[in-house]
Amino acid sequence: MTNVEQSQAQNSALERDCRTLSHHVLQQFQSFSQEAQDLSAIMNRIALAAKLISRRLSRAGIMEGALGVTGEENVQGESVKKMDVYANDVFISVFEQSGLVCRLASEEMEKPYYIPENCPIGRYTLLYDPVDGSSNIDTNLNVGSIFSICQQEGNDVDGNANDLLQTGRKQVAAGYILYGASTMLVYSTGNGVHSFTLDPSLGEFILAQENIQIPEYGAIYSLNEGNFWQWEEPLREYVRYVHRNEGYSARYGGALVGDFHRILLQGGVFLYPGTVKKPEGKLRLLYESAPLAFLTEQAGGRATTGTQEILDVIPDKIHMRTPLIIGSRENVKLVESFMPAQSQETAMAHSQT
Ligand code: AHM
Ligand code: MG
Repeated sequence: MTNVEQSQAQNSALERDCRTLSHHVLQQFQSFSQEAQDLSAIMNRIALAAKLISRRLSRAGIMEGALGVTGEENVQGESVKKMDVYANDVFISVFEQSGLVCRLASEEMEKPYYIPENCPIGRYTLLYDPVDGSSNIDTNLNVGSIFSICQQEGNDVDGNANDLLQTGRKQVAAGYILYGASTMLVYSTGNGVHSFTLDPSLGEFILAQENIQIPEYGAIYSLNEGNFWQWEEPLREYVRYVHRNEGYSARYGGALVGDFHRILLQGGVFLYPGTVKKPEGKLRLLYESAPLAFLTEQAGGRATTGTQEILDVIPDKIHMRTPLIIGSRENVKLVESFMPAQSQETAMAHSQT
């Protein structure tokens, strides 16, 4: 390398935007208000959990006791993987002494975990799916973690966390971590969607892309077509349509975070619809669909159950499930055009906003 090339390389290294996650969150608020500091600290803790989970996943194949199932079932009746338990505990331990949250609610716990009285108690609740797409773990494929942050409302005196049963519009922040070829964290505090890549040599999440906008339309449709026989006719018609027309491409990885991330960046639609026997579908509202819907709306896209915007759904229980159709506005609208009249009215109303 000549001297000139060397100095050019050094300059470009210095010019690289090395904004870290916690710095970025503070910048979003343009103030050092209590809220800005709390959310920056919360995001820092989530980043720590992400690093711990990412480290274990990257070595899982050569570690004792990291892969496989525990032999137990969770509250949803699904078999629990050892990584689910590890990741669930990681989030609890990084937040327990933080003074930032009062409760944590997750896919793996029937009831929320309340911060014990001998620990500092904060005013936020973290809702999370510790390992989303757990069926991918044992084959070394991408998985994710999803999180949503709400402020506690009222005193929760009966310990039932009923104040969590509110629409997704009340989230103060949401995001996910994608454990893929690299580990990425994507978040929003209601002011755009921003992504960060973990630089393992620094141990820091570094800004990758600011203000991500989902394309208006994309070629990808992403759903488990093995469920075709169980769907209602309108959805089958939609799938027949994309099969018979040029310009569509199927991508389905079996892990929502990865499938969603592709659509966020490249456009398209992800669907996990209900079936005739299970009209509510599979995905959980509070810690899967609602946080991703929050990001999607922030990025200019849409998320609906087919009859209602995901962010308007009021849950009746913490582990409530909803059908999910999420992605680029044009693609979601196309899916809705196959649905019965009531949904089409919703589609019309939202395409005009
Ligand atoms: P999980 O959180 O228990 O892993 O379940 C959610 C996952 C999503 O990541 C994914 O989109 C979906 O379940 C895949 O389900 P299926 O195997 O029915 O296609
Ligand atoms: Mg999940």
